[in-house]
Amino acid sequence: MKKLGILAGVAGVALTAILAASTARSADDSKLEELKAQGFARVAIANEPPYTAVAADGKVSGAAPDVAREIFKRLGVNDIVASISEYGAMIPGLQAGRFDVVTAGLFMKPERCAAVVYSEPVLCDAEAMLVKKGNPKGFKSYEDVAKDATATIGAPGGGTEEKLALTAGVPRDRVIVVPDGQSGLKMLQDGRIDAYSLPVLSINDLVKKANDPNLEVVAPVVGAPVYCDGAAFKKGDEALRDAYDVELAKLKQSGEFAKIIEPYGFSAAAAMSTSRDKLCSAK
Ligand code: 6CS
Repeated sequence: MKKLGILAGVAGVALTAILAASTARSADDSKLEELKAQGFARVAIANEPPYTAVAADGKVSGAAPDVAREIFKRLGVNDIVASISEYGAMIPGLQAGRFDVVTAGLFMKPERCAAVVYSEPVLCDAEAMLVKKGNPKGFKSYEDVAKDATATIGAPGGGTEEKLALTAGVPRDRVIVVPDGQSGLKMLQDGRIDAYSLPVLSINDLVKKANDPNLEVVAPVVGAPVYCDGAAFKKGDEALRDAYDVELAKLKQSGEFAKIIEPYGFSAAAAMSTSRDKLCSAK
C-alpha cells in the first residue's frame, strides 16, 4: 500500500508541474492571443516621415509601421491601427494600455529601456539641425546653441533632441517644444527659432518637401550619438516581444527587412550591427 502512496505522490507532483508550466505558457501567450482575436495591434506613431506617416486618406506608412505590420501579419495579427502621439506621451500611453506597442522611431536609451520592453533594433539614425541658409549662428553642436545666450532651438516634447539640448546646457526657456515637423519648419522659416532638431532622415524629408532655398541642414550634430529604435512593448508583454523578435530576426536574415526599410533611407546593416543590450546599456 505504501508503494502505491509514493507513486501517487510522484504523479501528483508531476501533474502539478505540467499544469503550472502550461498555465504560465498560456498566460505568456495571452497577449498575442488577445491581439489575434482583436484582429489588429494598436500602435503609437508620431507622423514624422520617413519613420512614420499618415496620408490624407488615413493610410499609415513609414518604415516603423511597415515593419510592424509585416511582423504582426506573420504572428497571425492581421493589421495595425495607429494613433498619433507626442514622443513624450508614448511610454505613458503604452503603460496605460492605450497602445499595444510603440512603433515610431522611439530611440532606445537606458531610461526608456527601464520603462518598457524593447524589441531588437529596427531604425538607426544620427541627429540633425535645420537652420537658415549659411548657418548664421555657426551651430555644429547642441553645446554651440547653449553658448549663444540669444539662441533658441525647437525639438519634440519628451523627445531625444530636447533631452540632448537640455543636457548640453541650453536653458529650458531656450528649448522650444515643437509638436510636429511642419510646425518646426514654419517656426524656423518665420525666425521664431534659430534651429530645429530631429533625426537626420526626418530633417532631410522636411527639407525635400519644403522646397525652400533659405534652409540648411547641419548633420550630423557633432557630439550626438547615433540612436536606434525598436518596437516598444509594455512591461509584462515579454512573451509578445520575444515572438516579435523571432519574426524580426527572420526578416533580417532573409533580406526582407532591408527591402522594407532601405527605400525609406534607413540602413539594415546599421540595425543588424548592434543590439538591444548594447543600446540599452549605452552611457
Ligand atoms: O526617440 C525620440 O525621442 C526621437 N525619435 C524620432 C524618430 N524623432 C524625434 C524623437 O525625439
